[in-house]
Amino acid sequence: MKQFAPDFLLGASTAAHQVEGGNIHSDCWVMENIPHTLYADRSGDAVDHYHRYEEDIKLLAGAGLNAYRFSIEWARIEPEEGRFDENEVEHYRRVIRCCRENGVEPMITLHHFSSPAWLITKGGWETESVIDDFVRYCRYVIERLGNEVTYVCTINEANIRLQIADIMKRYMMQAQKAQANAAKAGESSLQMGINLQGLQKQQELNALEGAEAFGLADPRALHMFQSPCTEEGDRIICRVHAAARDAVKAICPHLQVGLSLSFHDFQPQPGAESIAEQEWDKEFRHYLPYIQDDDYLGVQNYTRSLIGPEGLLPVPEGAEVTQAGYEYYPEGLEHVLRRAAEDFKKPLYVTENGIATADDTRRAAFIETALEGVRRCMDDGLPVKGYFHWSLMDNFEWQKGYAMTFGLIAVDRQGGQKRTAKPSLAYLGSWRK
Ligand code: GCO
Repeated sequence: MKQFAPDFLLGASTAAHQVEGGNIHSDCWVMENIPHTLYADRSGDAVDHYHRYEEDIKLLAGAGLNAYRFSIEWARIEPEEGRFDENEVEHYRRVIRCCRENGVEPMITLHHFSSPAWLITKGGWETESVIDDFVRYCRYVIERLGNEVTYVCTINEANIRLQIADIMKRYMMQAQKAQANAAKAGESSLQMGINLQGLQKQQELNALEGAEAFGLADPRALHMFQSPCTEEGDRIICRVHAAARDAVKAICPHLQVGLSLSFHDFQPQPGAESIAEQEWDKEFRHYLPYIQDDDYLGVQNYTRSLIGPEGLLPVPEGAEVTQAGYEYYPEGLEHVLRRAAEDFKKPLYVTENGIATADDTRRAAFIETALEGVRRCMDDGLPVKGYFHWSLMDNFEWQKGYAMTFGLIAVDRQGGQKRTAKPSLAYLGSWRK
């Protein structure tokens, strides 16, 4: 193991809605609490990080880590349009200062998937007004906290809406094909008790109830950040980022500002090279004009994606698979870092990389392989300046709820939210001099 120098940011990431608890003014909270919710669990108290952040940051620092990436929740800062809650700003000031007191460098994410409910009622992430609304929120936060931090991530996974749109398209095509086959051969041919009509009905009710909950007449006007986007919606996110970055740097020029993107290690089979290139353009290159003035790029990777002549291929037969259904493939991180560095010539931070598993020895092995790849990139001169493992603690994995465990720290939510550091936390810390 070739340890990282003291100035390398080595730590872990979380997201407000996934760990804090009680995010009652957010769009996710609304969608978790409609009758036909698609969420497996309600976030509820999450892992109570809102009240226990000091204990969690001390565990991170005590393991030898020196950086913590967390998000500031817009729905807490501005619970109603135009009404800002100073008390919540002071809460996040306490979190930032707790990092500093424990020798930990904070990286604040200004948007990590969840949004204020009022924004969705206004038209959400497909409406131009979101640009001014988000900039106003960023200005409010940075005017008050900007001098206490150095690293700001405007938007987590700015490309996820496009990726969701692609997944939904693939899913609908597969469902229609399955439905056609079932209709031909009768549902019993599916070898399991599945009611295709029921699945469709559930999704229709979910959309109708969601629209009603946000006061929208038409379910097609429900544009959360975690909804599939149009091309215009994707362009709006790019403009949101650029406007927020410029506003933030105008207030505090010292800040290092960027966004993070979800990167897939696309591996084309013979004949699929052009499809993989198209995917890479969609996932990364088309964002380049909007991030050239950024100070860094946040790189997030979890596995690889095999591409055949017909598109995405399933996980190879017999491959090790994680709780999230991803192939166990830590080598992907080095590959995406090298590809991103071909087009983006400024510092790179791994803002998320991790594994959902109940076997912590596999998490330590995953970290070892991933960090060996990061080291090779740095030894070859790539400007990789930090690695934030996803995640500091087991948390609310969005619609999958609490079933998946990504954390370096276990949390007993039924046992008083008790924290137990897993061996992988100390192992990650051992990579620092
Ligand atoms: C994401 C989000 C995280 C997820 C993590 C595991 O990239 O989807 O940043 O909120 O929990 O990636 O899926």
